[in-house]
Amino acid sequence: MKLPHVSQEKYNKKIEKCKLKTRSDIQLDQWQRGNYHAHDYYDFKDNLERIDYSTTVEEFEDYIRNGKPVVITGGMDKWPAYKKWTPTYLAYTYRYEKFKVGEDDDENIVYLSAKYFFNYCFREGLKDDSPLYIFDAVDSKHKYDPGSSQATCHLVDDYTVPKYFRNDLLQLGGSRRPPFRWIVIGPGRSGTGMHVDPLAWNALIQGEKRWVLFPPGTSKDLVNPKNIDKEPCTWFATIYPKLKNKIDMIEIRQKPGEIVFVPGGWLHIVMNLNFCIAVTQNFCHPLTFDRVWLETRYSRKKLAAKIYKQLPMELQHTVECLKRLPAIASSSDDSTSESSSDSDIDVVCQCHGIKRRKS
Ligand SMILES: O=C(O)CCC(=O)C(=O)O
Ligand SMILES: [Fe+2]
Repeated sequence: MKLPHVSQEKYNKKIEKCKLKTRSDIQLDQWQRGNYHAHDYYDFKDNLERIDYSTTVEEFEDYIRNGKPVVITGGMDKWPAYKKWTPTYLAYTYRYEKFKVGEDDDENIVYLSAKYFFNYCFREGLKDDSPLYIFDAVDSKHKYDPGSSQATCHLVDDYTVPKYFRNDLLQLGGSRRPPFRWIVIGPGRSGTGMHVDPLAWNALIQGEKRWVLFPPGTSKDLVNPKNIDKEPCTWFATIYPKLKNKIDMIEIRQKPGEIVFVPGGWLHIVMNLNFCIAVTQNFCHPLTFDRVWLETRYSRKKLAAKIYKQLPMELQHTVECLKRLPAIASSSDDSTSESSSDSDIDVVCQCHGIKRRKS
């Protein structure tokens, strides 16, 4: 595979800096301490239904209404990204563009340019226990164009939102809408710790992802015990075997071209089995409006006001009814809100920006 050339010295400096910032708790010589790359992560059975993209939008509403996860096949065949987004293409096209690979201890974003990141993925990233992972908003990436430094290339032009997810009330928020679509790229064992999303879909362009989802109401403390290293690779190697066959869980081995639909309230953990490129997006379908509204009206008042003005009559009526209820964000409920009492910040609330776990 062809990747942009980097000088070894500069490469080492950049990668060390990113590692020290994103994981100040791990010594540089300890990034492969657990030898997790030698663990067999393929010993599991996928148990989730597949539906084809010929499924109609109306038929799919049953999954949204009932909060039922499902995998969609055949929905990405025509995406330019599906053929175009190889490591070589992305590494050269975005070689100077900086992508988010994590946060430091003060929650400052840590960036790494594509030319170093892709080299990392196929060097020490192949063996690091929990490798650096790009999880960044897709909207504003600039293409490298020797003729014009102004040229831009929007990654979002390379894919289309699957038909099931286009009815999205958060669009009414216009420029007030917080980041809601991300590109995710990383080597085997990179991934995302246990969290819930409002409603999300995840489309895999390259590689294979391993997912475990727990139904709403599952105790987070049970499936994600406190004070244990909760990196996905550690979780799958140590906690998963204890839960297997003892507790209801959905397991997925997502293949390229498959789109996972994740309804609100399902705790889930995701690990890349090998080098993966994916896009993930959140949305608010009218059928799930109540839940998102209860949180948004408090956490993002201006966004909520803007959306409210444009809502169809029947949803404005729903809002009037909801006003009589306490906000989810202020309840002592589980992990579904950023302001939840659960403070070990492995909460991803994609409506309100993403936080990756650091400890
Ligand atoms: O691919 C990942 O690492 C994140 C997956 C996820 O949690 C999602 O798309 O909702
Ligand atoms: Fe998620």
